[in-house]
Amino acid sequence: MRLKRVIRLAGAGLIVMIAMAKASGQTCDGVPDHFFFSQNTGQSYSIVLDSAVVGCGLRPCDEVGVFDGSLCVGAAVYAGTWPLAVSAWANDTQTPSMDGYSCGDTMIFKVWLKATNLESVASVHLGTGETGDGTFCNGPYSKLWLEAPLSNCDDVTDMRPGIIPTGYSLSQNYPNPFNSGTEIRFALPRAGWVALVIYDVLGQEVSQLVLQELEPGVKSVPWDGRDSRGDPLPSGVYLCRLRAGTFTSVRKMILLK
Ligand SMILES: [Ca+2]
Repeated sequence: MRLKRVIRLAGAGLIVMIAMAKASGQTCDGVPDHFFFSQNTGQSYSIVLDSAVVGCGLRPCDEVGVFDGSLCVGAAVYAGTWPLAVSAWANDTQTPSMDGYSCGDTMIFKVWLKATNLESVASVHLGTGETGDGTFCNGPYSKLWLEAPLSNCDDVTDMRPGIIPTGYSLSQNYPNPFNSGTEIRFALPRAGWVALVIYDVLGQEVSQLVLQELEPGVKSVPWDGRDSRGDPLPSGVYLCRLRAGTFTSVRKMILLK
């Protein structure tokens, strides 16, 4: 991608990112476990990520990798807050191997979800208000956000295996009001595409809990009160909407901090 405006970063170079994530009971030391890269040249391209729209949202210890073709040239661990800085490292021309990006190449981003060990290439979008250069080179940086076609909404549990409900239903979440987490149950009489989406009172979508094909059954999904970016939401009323086939139902949920 070619972007229109380039920003010079004073004293350009490395933005050091040391992450210690404690949210969601997960801890990680900020060193990527999944994406591996070398940083032996000292030349880096700095990228600031505003957010990533990924299923139920990135969670602490999930990772973002930056690639030149198939070569990983940088990565960062999401610590639970945005923005996230990633440095992409240039090839060391003194060594024969291609161990970093080549100036002028286009960046590719991948997102990795630790909980499900799923990885996907992400679409790259410009950050709001500021733009950068979508190609690798020393000096300028990019401000971007990512969108990955991953579902980390893998938490759907079949409550009564073997039992097929006679009709669709969405139960009241429990507990409600809730503080750190709640559970949402729904019944599906037949297999099909299911969307279970959380909205705020203004009707803005805040998180997609389920967006997938499901078998019939009585299902349960947890929600931790976070938005699609993985950020904790403020206290308030939220709406949970189930859509399955032609069935639609909405429940009101109260998040109390
Ligand atoms: Ca080299």
